[in-house]
Amino acid sequence: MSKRNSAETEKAILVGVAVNAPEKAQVEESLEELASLARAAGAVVLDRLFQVRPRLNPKYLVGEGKVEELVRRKGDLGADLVIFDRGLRPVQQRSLEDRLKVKVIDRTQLILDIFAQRARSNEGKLQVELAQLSYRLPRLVGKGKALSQLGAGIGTRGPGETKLEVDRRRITDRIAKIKKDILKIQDRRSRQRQSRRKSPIPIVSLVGYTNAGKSTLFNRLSQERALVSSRLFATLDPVLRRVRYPDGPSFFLSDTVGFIKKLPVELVSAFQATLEEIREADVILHVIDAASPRSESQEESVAAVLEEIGVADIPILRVFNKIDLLPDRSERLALNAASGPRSVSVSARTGEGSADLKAKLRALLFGHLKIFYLRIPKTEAVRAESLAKWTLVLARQDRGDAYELKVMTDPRAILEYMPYLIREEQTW
Ligand SMILES: Nc1nc2c(ncn2[C@@H]2O[C@H](COP(=O)(O)OP(=O)(O)O)[C@@H](O)[C@H]2O)c(=O)[nH]1
Ligand SMILES: [Mg+2]
Repeated sequence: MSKRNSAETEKAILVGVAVNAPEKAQVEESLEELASLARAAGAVVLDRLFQVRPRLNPKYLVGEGKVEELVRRKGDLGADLVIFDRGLRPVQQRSLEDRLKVKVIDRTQLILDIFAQRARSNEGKLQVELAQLSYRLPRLVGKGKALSQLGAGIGTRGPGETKLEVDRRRITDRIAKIKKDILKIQDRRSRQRQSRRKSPIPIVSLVGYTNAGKSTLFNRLSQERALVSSRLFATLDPVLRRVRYPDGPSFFLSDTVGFIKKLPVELVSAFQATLEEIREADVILHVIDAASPRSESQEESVAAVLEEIGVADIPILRVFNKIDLLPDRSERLALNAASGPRSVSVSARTGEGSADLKAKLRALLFGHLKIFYLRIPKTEAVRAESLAKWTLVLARQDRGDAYELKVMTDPRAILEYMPYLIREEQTW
């Protein structure tokens, strides 16, 4: 599902199942989240079905009638993917695929796919692979049988079983190897405390629950609307883009993997490892769905996880989103104006509040930076080179026996260059 190319966009139908009536509201909310997840994986959602049953059907999870409805909807809409909001047993997945003749996956598989797309660190990638293999292992039996049925005929069963054994062994070995590698990485990390010199162009990470509006805000801030061509659209990086202020300074904006309300337990480690890219951020934008009745508890659990992954030293700007849905919007804005530089109310959909957001973000990113003019003799050209690696060089001129540089950086970071200082100014 990683292909973003429009020709290959998968067209999905979502299916939710509740065991009794009072659960219905939860199922709808859960389907809303599933829709966001499906979009994050690059699919478009054509329809959502759900069913309330006193008992789950062991064969299809849903009832026979619902399966027929699904077959019809799939045909009418031209869907090529069906996503179940509940975990499917291997046998259910197989029976459903037999009937529907399209790929059928469950919530866990969908989330794994998103993690696989987003994992960037070594540990993140390994944790995701580990979760994928653990998911696949018990499913090998089903696949093996299905394959030998497809290749029906004398002698197909034996080789099928043998291959299954080999596959199972290979996966088990790989799992053991990955676990060892992860321990090594964690050990190394705990020994060398972070002394990372941050990149001269700061990174801003969007965090928050799935459905809070991170991607909508990501698109708004990176002004996707300015790019009308859908072909251009497709080539934009879906999770990392450069955003510029009109007068020059810029940052990288990163749309990280979202928090998930119904995160299957077996995915917790993979989720946390994927989140660790947040450590690279210079500022965190914590996006909160202000229209959700659960916005406070969600905000708290995000804050707790951020603390856990050790980003206490990174400034956080709280972004209350979806204020267009609030009846007392003006109150919200007034409240926000009083709440200081670390929170802001916006509507990612309408653009309201986005100027305020950009101004507060700018203060956090660049407020402590100054511009320095330095003159470094050519005999010390190496020092000029290394300076360029971790400060933003705005201009550089060759003055014969020396380079003159105009750089923007944190005053503390430039102490060792004081002998070369010509002058400094505060501009942001
Ligand atoms: N009314 C309203 N809806 C929004 C706003 N921002 C996002 N949404 C909607 O909320 C849903 C989830 O948004 P999305 O950006 O995919 O959330 P993400 O999962 O955090 O990336 C989508 O249906 C958006 O159209 C907003 O400011 N106002
Ligand atoms: Mg998103």
